[in-house]
Amino acid sequence: MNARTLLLDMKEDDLRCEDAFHSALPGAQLINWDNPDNRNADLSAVNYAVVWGPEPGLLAQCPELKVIFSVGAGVDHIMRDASVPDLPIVRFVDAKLTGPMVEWVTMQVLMHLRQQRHYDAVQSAREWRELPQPPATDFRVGIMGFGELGQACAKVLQALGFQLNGWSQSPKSVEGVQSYNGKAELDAFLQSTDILICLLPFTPDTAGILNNDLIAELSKDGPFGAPILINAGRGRCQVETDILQALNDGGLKGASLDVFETEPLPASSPLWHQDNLFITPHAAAVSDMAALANHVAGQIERFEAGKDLQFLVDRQRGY
Ligand code: NDP
Ligand code: OXD
Repeated sequence: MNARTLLLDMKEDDLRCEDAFHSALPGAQLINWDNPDNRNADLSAVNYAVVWGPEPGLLAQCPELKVIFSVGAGVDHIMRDASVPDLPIVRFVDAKLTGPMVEWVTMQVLMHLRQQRHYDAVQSAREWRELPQPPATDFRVGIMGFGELGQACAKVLQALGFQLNGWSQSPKSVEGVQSYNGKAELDAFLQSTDILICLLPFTPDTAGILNNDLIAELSKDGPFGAPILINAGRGRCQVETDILQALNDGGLKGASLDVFETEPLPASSPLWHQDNLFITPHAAAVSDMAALANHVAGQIERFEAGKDLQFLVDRQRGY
């Protein structure tokens, strides 16, 4: 077995993430960059790095580095460092990440469908006040970013009876889902969407895509007469001032946001006060350390056996 030295830079407060890597890769040497005591460590032997948002220039200081692993499904936090060496970057794709995202998305869709904010309010006021309830089958859900996570969410929402549309770069063939792709089909996709779910990566093409113009294209013919926006992709895909305005002027009936332009969302943000908005703190699908360590170990074994790595990032596309 080759000597393995892993650099971990996961922005984890809990330094016990090392335990997960020791179990998955017994004998590997770990340099945990989140531990300030390691900041002068010798990086010359590092051959694998597992990183969230590495400090600019850190990976370029590892001359023996062979593969970069993202702690998450997204890689924008790695790509923002222009000095990242031109090496394979592997995303985190795992049932333990997909499952929680499906739960979060389904929960948000159902909270809007079943008008939960109304029932919270009437419960607080001790009022017995029922609303007319349209069925799931009357709603068209559009998933922007129809990849690993988007397609998994579609399966569950379809089983609940929603009509499904997916938007991606390349066409997809998923039973029962209307596929739209590329900029040319974006308007048609939006015009056929009552509940929009964004699971897009952040790239130069998706920056600020959830803005006034996009919201104005969404269908207003759905049962609620105004669309709903749900974003768990990346905060920098959204223009928060536009979303706030739409939540107030009826351009949107409601929204759910797990990700924000600035994280943590500043206490001064007016979004906190918005009744028709559900906020969660980038917690839709958090990487499970044991699952991540097993995924990294599995990919290292493939790599060292001369097999192709899986879940590779395309640097040109940026995701
Ligand atoms: P994938 O790479 O599997 O899917 C991304 C999808 O977005 C693909 O369908 C891709 O199209 C599409 N896409 C990308 N750019 C464009 C574009 N310019 N126009 C149209 N479609 C585009 O990623 P995952 O599903 O695994 O993850 C998606 C994102 O979810 C991550 O990048 C991350 O930002 C976010 N995330 C958030 C979490 C949270 O807790 N909030 C947790 C995990 C992930 P195509 O299929 O044609 O390539
Ligand atoms: C991810 C995330 O990209 O947690 O996995 O945001």
